[in-house]
Amino acid sequence: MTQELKVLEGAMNGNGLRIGIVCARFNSIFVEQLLAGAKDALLRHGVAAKDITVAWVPGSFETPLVIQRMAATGKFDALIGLGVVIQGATQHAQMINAEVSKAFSQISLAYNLPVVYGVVTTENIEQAIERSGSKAGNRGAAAAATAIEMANLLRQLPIQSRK
Ligand code: INI
Repeated sequence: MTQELKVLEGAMNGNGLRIGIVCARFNSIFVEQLLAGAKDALLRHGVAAKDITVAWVPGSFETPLVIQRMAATGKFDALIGLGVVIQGATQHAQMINAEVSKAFSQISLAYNLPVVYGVVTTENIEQAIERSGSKAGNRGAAAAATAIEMANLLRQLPIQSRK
């Protein structure tokens, strides 16, 4: 006897979704491309332009605070952080990556909101080019798709006391 399972999956339909994007200006030549990819993906999946809010911060390290403030407004269905961290001679890049990824995860869990990690971490400029709209796709567009899917999945799991 076959039994039907309840399977939940977020639709790729951006209708009515309110999305916040926080962009790091450091390495902005690449981040602009990530933002262009994200905007294009959101609009093509039906998110209205008026429902997309973009904030710019100096570097990836500053993205979590603004993501957190956006989350606290209660006015977004998903948030995306975009940045490009290129490894240098020091440990600076690793430190930024570790802090930012941990912070995104903490904000996401604290606010019950998708916070999508669209920070590209690369060893060199060539890899950054590849991930911001060429050989390896556009990580901004991929982050936008994740935001839409997760926002729609969570709409099927409203927060309520146990019934
Ligand atoms: N910020 C980035 O977004 N990418 C980098 O590659 C980077 N590196 O390598 O230094 C970077 N540094 C700046 C950092 O995010 C902060 O803006 C700065 O430390 C001030 O807090």
